[in-house]
Amino acid sequence: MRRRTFIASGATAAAAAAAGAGTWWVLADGSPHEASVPVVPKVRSFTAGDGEPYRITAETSVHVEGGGAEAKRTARLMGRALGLPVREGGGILLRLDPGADGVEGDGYLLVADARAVTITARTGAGLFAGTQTLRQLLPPKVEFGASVPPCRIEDAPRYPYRGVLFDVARHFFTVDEVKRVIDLAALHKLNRLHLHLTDDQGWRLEIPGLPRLTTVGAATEVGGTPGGFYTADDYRTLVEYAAERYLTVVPEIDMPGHTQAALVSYPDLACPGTPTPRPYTGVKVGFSSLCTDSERTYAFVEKVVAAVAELTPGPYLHIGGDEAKTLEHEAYAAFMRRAARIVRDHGKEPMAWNEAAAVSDSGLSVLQFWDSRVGGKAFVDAVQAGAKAVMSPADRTYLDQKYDAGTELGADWAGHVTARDAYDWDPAHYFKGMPADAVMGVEAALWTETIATTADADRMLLPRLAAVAEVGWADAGRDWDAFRRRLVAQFPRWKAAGYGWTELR
Ligand code: TNX
Repeated sequence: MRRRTFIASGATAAAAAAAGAGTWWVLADGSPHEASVPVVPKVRSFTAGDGEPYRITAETSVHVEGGGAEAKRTARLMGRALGLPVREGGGILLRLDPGADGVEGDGYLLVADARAVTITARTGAGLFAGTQTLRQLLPPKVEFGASVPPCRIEDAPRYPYRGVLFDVARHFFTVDEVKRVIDLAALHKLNRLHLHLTDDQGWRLEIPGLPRLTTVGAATEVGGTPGGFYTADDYRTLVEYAAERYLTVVPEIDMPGHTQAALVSYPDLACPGTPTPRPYTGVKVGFSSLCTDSERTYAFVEKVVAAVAELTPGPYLHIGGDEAKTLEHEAYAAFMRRAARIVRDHGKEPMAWNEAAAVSDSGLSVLQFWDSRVGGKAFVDAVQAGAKAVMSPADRTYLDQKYDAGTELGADWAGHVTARDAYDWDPAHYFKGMPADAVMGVEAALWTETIATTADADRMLLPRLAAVAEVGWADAGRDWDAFRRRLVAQFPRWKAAGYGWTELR
């Protein structure tokens, strides 16, 4: 195949010339790198074609073939992102065809030549993923003359669960602020938004019949600033906005610990004889618990789970289960079994943090790993016995951890998490002895004890969110230098979209 030179976003013709013959992709810093098609997460295969690139002109538009309203919606979203109209006949073709050849699962096929760019997928999620790739093949601001190199891209995700956790409890973030995180996640082909909706410092979701959760429990956040909450309509808005971008919302109601805001709202959820619950705006963990042997607690759990299940179309409901440090194991285990049962009775799949792996007959078939100190062995045992694993090891995916000693925000209890740490690991081999098909996916977690604004969030999310996204999407086999080049090529795109980030050091 004849090799050609193409210029990625931000590169100059001079840089391309300097890179010389034999290079078909040159990055913004002028470095030639064949393996560095500037798409994050990495595509499964990229084959350069012959001939001329596809050029954006005044005639270019997005055209939909098959797939009805769903494909049209994706076309509109992409059209908006690229500044191109959606209409018959126009150059960029989206094909949603459940029987399409050469496409795997939620993957897509993107073929570009001088005449057209065609994205073909079997599912709406696959089509959407293809449009995110096309965005990244074009400059951040698409102008006439911008081009897509002639190529064939075959791509599909490694794992079905690729998430980001956003802690809206420690600091409250508005609907629009959460939408910004959804946009960023969607650009990187993540497909789960885990909303950590409740914690000691605040309760963030309106629940019918439990008004004090929001009149009282939502009023606080870390640091003593006013909190906030989502009405049922706000939550529906987020679910829908996420769904249009192929993210499923995974709501978390953290129980039986991390519940001070609930206890302050309804003090009789605490065990008799314990001190009157006071609003908490610090950052300690592990001091609060619902009273596990009171029927009032289960009536409360029932009401909350019913409401959340009703509002949530996705299959999962996360019940937390972390750091219930005031409880004896048996009390904790009894609570988790009952809470998991209640979730199932409401038609949802219960998820919990890895502490729950130590509970026998828990009824929990999805466990989220975060920290070996609270039970790595029990976790591996549970997974070997058939539970599915979502991997968010704190030393790789906790985006509230400092990058290095110079990072202003964040914590460091899990050590420093550099962009390379977030990238250079394999979920299937984090533990020895994990069955090959046990890992359902990965999740990055943005805890917000130290993060109060979107500017703070951006600096902690980026670039590490992109690294975790690649771990979840791309096949095993990491090449940090190649990733670094692809990553740097995203910075102008993030900037154009109004996001901040932390420079690589
Ligand atoms: C541990 S992760 C927690 C969170 C904190 C986080 C801070 C987990 C299940 N529990 O409550 O926000 O560390 O890094």
